[in-house]
Amino acid sequence: MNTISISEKSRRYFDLEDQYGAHNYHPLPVMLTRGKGVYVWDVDGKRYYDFLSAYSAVNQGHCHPKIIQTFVEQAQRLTLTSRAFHHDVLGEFCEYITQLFGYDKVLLMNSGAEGVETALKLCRKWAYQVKGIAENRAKIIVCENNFHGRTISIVSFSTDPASKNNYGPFTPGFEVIPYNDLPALEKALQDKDVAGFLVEPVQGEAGVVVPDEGYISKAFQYCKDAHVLFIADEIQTGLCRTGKMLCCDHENVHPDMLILGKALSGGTMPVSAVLADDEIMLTIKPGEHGSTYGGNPLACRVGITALQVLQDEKMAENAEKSGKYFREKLNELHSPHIRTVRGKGLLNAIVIDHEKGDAAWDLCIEMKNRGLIAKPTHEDKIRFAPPLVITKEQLDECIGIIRESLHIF
Ligand code: IF1
Repeated sequence: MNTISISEKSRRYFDLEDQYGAHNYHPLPVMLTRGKGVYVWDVDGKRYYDFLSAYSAVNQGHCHPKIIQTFVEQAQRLTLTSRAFHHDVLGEFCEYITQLFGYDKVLLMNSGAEGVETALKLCRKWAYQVKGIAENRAKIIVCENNFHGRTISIVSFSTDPASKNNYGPFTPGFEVIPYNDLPALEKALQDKDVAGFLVEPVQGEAGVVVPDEGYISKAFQYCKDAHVLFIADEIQTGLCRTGKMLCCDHENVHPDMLILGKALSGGTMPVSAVLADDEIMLTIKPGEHGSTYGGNPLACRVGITALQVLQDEKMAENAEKSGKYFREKLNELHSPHIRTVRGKGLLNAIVIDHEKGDAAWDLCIEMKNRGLIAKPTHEDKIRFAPPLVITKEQLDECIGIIRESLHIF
């Protein structure tokens, strides 16, 4: 029971990775080679339900046929021009995404971290050029246990030692306050040098921490009152994952800056976007920011289809409905080893209650053996975030796998 069995065939791939790849990850021992919808297959042909969805990058399901078709067609036509020249897809994607989310303009980058960096840069430009904060004094408020990526500036305001240890010296200009703490925000906003508040509407890496109802809308209002930009990192929570197109939609908040990534390409390539109105976006002038691949034709074409698919297939509605059902069923297991079930839409986590420190890891190994892969975070938590195309029947089967797997305790 609960043994890690690695086939002869996959052993080769594990060994290659271990010998030649940097050791910056500790993955579940499963060697995947193929994916379709909610499923992935390992090199031995065993099928699994994917309950991580590449950290919500494959909300639309693995290798969604429409997204892949778009990808292949555009890849055969034009993939990259750099922004030194114009290409005929950029304008179309910019129009599509800004109209969909209701902003004047968009700035396209690649990884989520680049999107966040871009928003931070825009916020500082706005601070000096619009708000009138004195040179080099702008401050941005962030939250404890945040996760916004891995660049030096972003880890500068991380509170997770694993993310920042020995990466100093760090970038100044950030102030950390507790998450889900309105009085702390109110107090921090009294400082006239504050330019922005960067927040995840649900904290992913922290273990799917859902703030109190009203937190996002009140935080937004406090920011308005203080003439401070409310910057939502929806890289993980956005694009239907939590049961609405954006997690901020649950509280009818329209952030001053919106950062998207991950599922913006349905898992085919890194595409990130920062959306804002002209007062903010036009503070950056030609030559002041960019990226070789940012806004490339392939990304733009795929981005349009990825967003269309989310809407056409009503993925927000399914995430909302299936998420409620899933949490209900998990609670009905009444397992003494599940301390908490929490989440929003199909972004969920359980907190394991067990004296064994690596109980969550052991449970993930057992679920893997039974055909469901999920990843522990912070020792005692397991994230459950399947692609948003999952059906009720499939969820029932998954609940069964989780129930049976709990028998290892
Ligand atoms: C890894 C976590 C998830 C993000 C938010 C920005 C980024 C992320 C809210 C940066 C990225 C990923 C990165 C991934 C682990 C993962 C993660 F556990 F670390 F927190 F999803 F929950 N903002 N999150 O969640 O985006 O630059 O990676 O494209 O392996 O580091 P990126």
